[in-house]
Amino acid sequence: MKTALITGATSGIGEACAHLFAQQGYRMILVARKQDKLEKIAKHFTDKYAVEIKTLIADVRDKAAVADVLNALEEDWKQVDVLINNAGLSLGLDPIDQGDVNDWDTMIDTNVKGLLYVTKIVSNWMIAQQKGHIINIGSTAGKEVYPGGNVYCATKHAVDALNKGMRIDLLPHGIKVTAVNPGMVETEFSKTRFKGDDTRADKVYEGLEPLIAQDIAEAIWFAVSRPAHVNINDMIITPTAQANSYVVNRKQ
Ligand code: NDP
Ligand code: 8X3
Repeated sequence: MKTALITGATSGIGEACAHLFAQQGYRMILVARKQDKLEKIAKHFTDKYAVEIKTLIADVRDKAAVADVLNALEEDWKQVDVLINNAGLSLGLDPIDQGDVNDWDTMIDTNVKGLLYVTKIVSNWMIAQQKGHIINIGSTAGKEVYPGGNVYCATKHAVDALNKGMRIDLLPHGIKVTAVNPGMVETEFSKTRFKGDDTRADKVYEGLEPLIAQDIAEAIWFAVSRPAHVNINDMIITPTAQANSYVVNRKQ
């Protein structure tokens, strides 16, 4: 029985990954802050696919909380085959002089430091077993910068660098490291970015067919399901109507 640990499993890409990995018979450790939602999702997949699921309620920004919930797992559950570092968000789209410093803190603390806190612990478990696969969810925003993207783009560029660094450092231990960099995926992402302004959030996807979370989960599964000698280093996945972070073909 294989085990996957997915952060940010209450919505969007993380939830779609939980669905797909449950279908594939993985037992899972799901991490997020919203307890009710996480437990509902876990119960649904347990009932539907008869897989075991542990729910860990934690804010990945909280180093001590992350250590507490992960270290409290039974030893058997620490045999993690796949870690999906997915929890993340963007807040705002203002030029640098007008950005909200609290939003900057939240993005940096979640997208970069949270990812590191989880990886530090789980990579040690993987080293102990001399195998494992870490999937880092980056973004096209980690490849190019767009107007107002400043700090969010910086966090995803950091994920890009960390992905490369992890691959080098974990190489002697046989641990695979893959970056999956999505373009526009219709999830709660834009609602969060625009703080509940749904009209503005909907406009992001106007005039084009965006990706759905399942598209990204399937790409992740492709990487995870390769033979032992194959590592997919880096994937960039966009809607057909998107060339990169800032060139999009919208129908009028
Ligand atoms: P959603 O907003 O739908 O999901 C975000 C998930 O992250 C939620 O489950 C949320 O759970 C969790 N999360 C956020 N902050 C924290 C935290 N501090 N601690 C624990 N969990 C947290 O967005 P997406 O599914 O779109 O985003 C997932 C990842 O994909 C992010 O890293 C995002 O940057 C990246 N991405 C998204 C793209 C898009 O267009 N949608 C494109 C490129 C990359 P909860 O609130 O319960 O904690
Ligand atoms: C999310 C995609 O284009 O909003 O990372 O930055 S974008």
